[in-house]
Amino acid sequence: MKLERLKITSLNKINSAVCTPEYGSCDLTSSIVHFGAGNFHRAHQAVYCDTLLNQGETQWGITGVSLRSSSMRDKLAPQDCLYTLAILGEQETDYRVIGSMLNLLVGPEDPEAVIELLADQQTQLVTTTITEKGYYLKDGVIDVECDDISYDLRSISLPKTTYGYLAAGLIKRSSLGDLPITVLCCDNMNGGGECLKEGVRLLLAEHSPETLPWVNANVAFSASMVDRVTPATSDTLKDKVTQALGVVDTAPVATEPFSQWIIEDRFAGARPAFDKAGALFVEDIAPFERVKLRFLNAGHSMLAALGYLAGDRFIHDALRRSSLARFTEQALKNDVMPVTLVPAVIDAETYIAQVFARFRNANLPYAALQVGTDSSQKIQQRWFPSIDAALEQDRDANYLAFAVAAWVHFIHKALVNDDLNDPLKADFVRCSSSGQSSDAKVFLALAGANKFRFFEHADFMASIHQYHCVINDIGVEQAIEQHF
Ligand code: CS2
Repeated sequence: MKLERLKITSLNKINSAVCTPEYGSCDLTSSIVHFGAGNFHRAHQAVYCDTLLNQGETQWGITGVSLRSSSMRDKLAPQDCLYTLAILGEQETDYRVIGSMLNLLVGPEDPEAVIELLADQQTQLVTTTITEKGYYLKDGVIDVECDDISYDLRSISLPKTTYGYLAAGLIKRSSLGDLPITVLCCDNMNGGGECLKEGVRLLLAEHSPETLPWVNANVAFSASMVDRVTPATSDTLKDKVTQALGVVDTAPVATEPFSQWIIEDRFAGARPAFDKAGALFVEDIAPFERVKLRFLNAGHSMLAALGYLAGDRFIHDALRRSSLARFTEQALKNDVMPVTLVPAVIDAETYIAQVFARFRNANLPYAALQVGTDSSQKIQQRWFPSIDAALEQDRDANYLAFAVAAWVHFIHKALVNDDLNDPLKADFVRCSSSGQSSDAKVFLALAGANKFRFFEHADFMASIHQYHCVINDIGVEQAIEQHF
């Protein structure tokens, strides 16, 4: 029998064990515009919105915007934007159909529609999960020379970047009067709200300086700490979900039971009651971002590099190697913990233990290469600040030096295997001299290390060099055994 596709009219055919939306989509309005409607957003923020809608709210539906490809829209549109969240615990799997995404636009197909939507008074909140590279940072500031930003600096009638859409949308919105709106960063980064503000101001200064005072008065730029491990969707997952539902879903998302969202309480206009769906509003978001990046994400990036070098496909495989597991845990405890200020509500040791338990979940395979994607943009937030802080306190940061050396090998190996997915791939190819340890400095500079003090620290750079040679000679596992 041919199964029906997941959509509003097939919701009543879904197996009763699966949770489905308790609201009807025609009762809803979309007050959120979200840039980057990929898997992470669909497993995280969209779920908080779905919870609010299940509680009877009607305003906080989402219109997603894809900035480049139409593939997500092509999959979701025939499903009325419905999709299944498969929550994979170590033992059990729960399925939940999410209905909070009401529409999905593809920017390049109709930029004007996106700009109109940002200006629409119904829109109260703009959120982003555009990944690190979507902010176009170089050495910590927006790279005005890269192609997309220089394009938007010339014209924002058909913007290329999120900054461009926001600037064009806000110019239009300002012409309608005082209409407050919040722009909230939901990416894994430090100071994402400030960064969005900078980008918007940069483009407005060029295209419409007269809009800047309106932005100061009407727009809040805010940030949040987001956390939920969410791998890419596999074909196995699609089959599993279709079997569990009894209808076909071509765009399910797999995730873990854990979810955390801590939001800077800085809003202009209406603020969704995300706290009623389990989020937490705080005055100061920076310490929470720091803990997440320097423990969880730092550990993830280490396991990705070390695991890939050891021949592991998934993060949980890397953790099955006792040397890699011990190394990563000690790296966080010895090199990161002593130099990282942790908010009073978090106990660092418990946090680290919980992170490792989550990473070990073999029911939710997470590819080392997925974490290794865009690593040049990630390690400058995840590792480098801890290295500088450690050296400043006269600590040796040997674990981090080793991790950096392993990352240089990771780039080389991924290049050779044609596995590297990184915005700087072409630069790595250009600068690489077939695996030489001299590449470490060059690769690190490309990844923004030259803006950190450790780059000029002779002893630390010598340790990287030494570890690079050892890994080269005896492989990553033995190198760890010998030196840690
Ligand atoms: C991962 C994150 O791919 C990566 O770089 O470290 O996506 C990680 O899974 C999430 O931040 C968890 O919240």
